[in-house]
Amino acid sequence: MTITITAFERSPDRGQGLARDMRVRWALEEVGQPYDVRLLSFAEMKEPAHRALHPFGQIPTYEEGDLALFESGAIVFHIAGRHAGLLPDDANARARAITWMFAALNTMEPPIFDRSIAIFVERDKVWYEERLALLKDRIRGLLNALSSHLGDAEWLDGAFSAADLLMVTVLRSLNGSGLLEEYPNLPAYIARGEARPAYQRAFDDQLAVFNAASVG
Ligand code: GTB
Repeated sequence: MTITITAFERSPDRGQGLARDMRVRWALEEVGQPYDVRLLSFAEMKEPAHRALHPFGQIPTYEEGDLALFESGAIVFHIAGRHAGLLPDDANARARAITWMFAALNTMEPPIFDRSIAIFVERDKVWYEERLALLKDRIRGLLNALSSHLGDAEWLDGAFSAADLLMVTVLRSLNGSGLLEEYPNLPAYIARGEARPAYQRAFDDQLAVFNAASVG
């Protein structure tokens, strides 16, 4: 059955792979599932046809036969449940990997995303510098804990899993912030994720969309 996902027609990240279709592309590449991509403008995302798939009018979505999903974490979890390679078979190891999936999205991502929003849309506020400093402190606390957990390990809990896929995509939003470099095992962890052939195929595909939109 054909899988179709949605992505930005012209991503504001200029092809850096920070939009959340990247997680879904990467997961599909890891499990070797071909997929089609429907590109959407910001206006198209808010139209009824897309809202029928995504109540909040965002990307990414995932369609497979009569199944339609939204939320990148739920989509990655669905892919990991349907195909081998993204979650361990052992029940306890699988539960731990799922725990780390939630940790990436529920614990790490909120202040990291808030920092991005602050930089993009709150720069002109009188309280901007104070808010940014508070967010950075919160992020440092989380990075410190993550770095301690990871130690010298390659991945969060044994073999590479959907948890690492989500965690790496969350951490990449801090590129250029200087925060990651305070914990040297974290840039190395991100680099291991980015070195995976599946990551590279996903990255190249979403970059090609941006490049095509730029010449078009
Ligand atoms: N919780 C949802 C999920 O994980 O799927 C959040 C989905 C979401 O935020 N989608 C964004 C969107 O559709 C794109 S990814 N925005 C359009 C809108 O809301 O109208 C978030 C994103 C956007 C841009 C950058 N960037 O430029 O770096 C990074 C991440």
